[in-house]
Amino acid sequence: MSGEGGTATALTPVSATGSSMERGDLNGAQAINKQDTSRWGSAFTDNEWLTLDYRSSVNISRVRINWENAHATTYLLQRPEDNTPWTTTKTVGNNNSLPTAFQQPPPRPSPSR
Ligand SMILES: [Ca+2]
Repeated sequence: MSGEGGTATALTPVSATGSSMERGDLNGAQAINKQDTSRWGSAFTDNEWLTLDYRSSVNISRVRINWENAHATTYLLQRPEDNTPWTTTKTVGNNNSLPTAFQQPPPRPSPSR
């Protein structure tokens, strides 16, 4: 999540949690520590996930993922809505690109309750 165009502000998640770890040193926090020499590595199974926690509502206009060679080819980008299941904002299939970047429309404002 970087601003290659020079106008975007890179958002820094407060924490990152993975659904599993390949090894103890490949935990979710390694994905957001701004060091390209470390990474999150899941178990070698499908349906693994990485959750990024910003501790507050943020507008995300662009997503960039720097994949390791053993990357996912099919995956979803999802975001939470207040008190509802997560919503899929992007479905990717046949990915062979390292890195992968997306332009994301701003998320809808939360409905008033
Ligand atoms: Ca890293």
